[in-house]
Amino acid sequence: MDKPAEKPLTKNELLKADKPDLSGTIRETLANPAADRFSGDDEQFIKFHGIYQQDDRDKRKTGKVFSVMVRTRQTGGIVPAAQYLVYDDLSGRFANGTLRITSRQTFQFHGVVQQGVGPLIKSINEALSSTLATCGDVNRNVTAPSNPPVDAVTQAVEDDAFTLTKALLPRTTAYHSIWVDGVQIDLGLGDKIAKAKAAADQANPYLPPPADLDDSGAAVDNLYGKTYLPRKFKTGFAIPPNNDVDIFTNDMSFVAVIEGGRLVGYNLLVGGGLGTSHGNKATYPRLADVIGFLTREQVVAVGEAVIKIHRDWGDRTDRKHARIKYVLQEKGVEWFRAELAKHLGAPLPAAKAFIFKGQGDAFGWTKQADGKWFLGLFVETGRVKDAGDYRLKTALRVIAEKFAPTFRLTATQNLILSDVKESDKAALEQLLRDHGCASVFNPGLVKGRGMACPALPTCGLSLAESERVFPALLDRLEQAQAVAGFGGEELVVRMTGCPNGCARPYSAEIGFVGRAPGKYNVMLGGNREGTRLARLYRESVAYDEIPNVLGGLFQQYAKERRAGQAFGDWADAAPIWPAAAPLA
Ligand code: SRM
Ligand code: SF4
Repeated sequence: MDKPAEKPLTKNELLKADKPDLSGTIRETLANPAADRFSGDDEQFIKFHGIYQQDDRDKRKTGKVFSVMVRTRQTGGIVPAAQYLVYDDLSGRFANGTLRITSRQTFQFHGVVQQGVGPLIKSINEALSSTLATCGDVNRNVTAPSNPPVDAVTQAVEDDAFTLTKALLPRTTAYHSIWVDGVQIDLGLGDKIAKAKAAADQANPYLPPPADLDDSGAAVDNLYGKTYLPRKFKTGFAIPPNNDVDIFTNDMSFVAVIEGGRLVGYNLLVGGGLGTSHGNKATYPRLADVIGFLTREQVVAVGEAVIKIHRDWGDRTDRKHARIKYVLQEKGVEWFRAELAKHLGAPLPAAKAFIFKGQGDAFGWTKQADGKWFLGLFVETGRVKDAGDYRLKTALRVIAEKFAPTFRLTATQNLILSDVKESDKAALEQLLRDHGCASVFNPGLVKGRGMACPALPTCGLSLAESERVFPALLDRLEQAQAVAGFGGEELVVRMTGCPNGCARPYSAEIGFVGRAPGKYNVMLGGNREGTRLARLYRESVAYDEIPNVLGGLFQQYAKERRAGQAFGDWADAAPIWPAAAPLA
């Protein structure tokens, strides 16, 4: 089979080839006190450093107000309390005062002022995290089950997720020379940083391995080469039967196989991805294929091999067609298995049977195997903030200072506080109540499962509102649900401001995808297990009309459903569909 044809390479490919260390002119811009933004080619290079150039879209009418978004790396969503305290401090000094939990278990700082980017990223690194490769054509944050490990098996999965994270980091040294060695500002965070280091009791887990050397002794990156991947790449780990990380939507994933109480290895899944473009039929959401079984010892070799297949076979002539899902779709699973076998020296054995029974986070208190407790908290649209009487951000700061729990960001944009002593439970809970946060304990099975992407005003690609209108929409859907007679029952509802799919609306029971200001495509028929895609039910529905459109369906569902049948399963099978229901 031929490699992608001789169409011209995209501009991004030429940029990477020209500056394989990804430095662009970032140093020069940082050194220029008059610069209010990164511009030109640097807008692409900074993504590899975890930064997006943005402007406040609410203010465009009166002129552009520039800032950047910065994304951290937190494998499995793990954030030690001392590291959280550094983030809390930085978000107030340099960003918009909030921290945003993302759908891939990281934190985003929004509204970061130009002069704050350097000190912010340096401090994140000093607090033993990183922003390297959290965006760009590389492997992004590695997701993993967010519940704290309860036994040796779950601990082993967490360990493997960290090992693979490190192995798949790009070897460029420019990142550290620009942001860590190159930034000379002392923020007076010495004590906080020292605590973060002491608490972690280890080196930064996100330090890339040393560069490889070619025959002449020059530094090279044998994994990514000079031009990295054709497009972004996402990796996840899951432990069945809980699909809390929406594993089939990743480019590559590892599904734990447990036999006799032991982690014997993983099933490999490749080729998931959700991004689409309205009106471009060549783009579509896709769930991953099951490729085969591997042992724990093979995780890094297999991960690197899959990355190399994307590197060598992904389409570098069209960024809309460059994800590995298109390689899988067009060349087929058998081709992929054979290609993987070439890299590994032998084919992977057949995958073992597995089943997912649900997704979503557990709210409230749960006892850990070691006798300590974890607390699942609902964070509306993932936004950690203070707003009026609701002072979640302050409460979490006090909790981190007083009780030092491990913070665990979930892939549904919620938060788990783990390793809490029995004797601290009541005081910690009271602290949240005293800060007006009673709503975090029991959001119910609609709000607690819901997700919305940031969209306006920060996202440059959004076509419609999402995060800012989602809570009110969910209130109205909950009312419609109650009127139909199934109030309080689980519903997985997700919304995005454009078809890129950042809050994964295509794998929800109900998804809303922004088309234009105030207009959404309504997607239905995904399932709670995250193993089936939703389909387009109605196009361009006005925001205010959505409760009416769904209210009628809710009534029909309540009458027709079989015992225990979920809304998404009913919708998928019911005769409600327009004649041809495409995927997006
Ligand atoms: Fe995303 C681009 C936010 C998860 C598919 N995503 C963006 C940008 C950076 C907009 C941009 O390129 O200018 C958004 C920044 C908005 C802002 O103001 O913060 C953005 N994506 C997010 C987050 C924060 C959404 C959230 O609600 O939490 C998530 C950050 C994850 C992280 O921590 O790494 C986020 N993005 C996703 C997911 C879900 C996932 O990975 O589980 C997807 C769908 C899965 C997939 O990748 O296919 C996703 N984002 C995209 C795409 C479409 C990619 C494609 O294949 O076409 C874009 C646009 C692009 O890359 O050109 C995009
Ligand atoms: Fe922006 Fe679209 Fe992603 Fe929402 S789905 S954050 S609007 S790119």
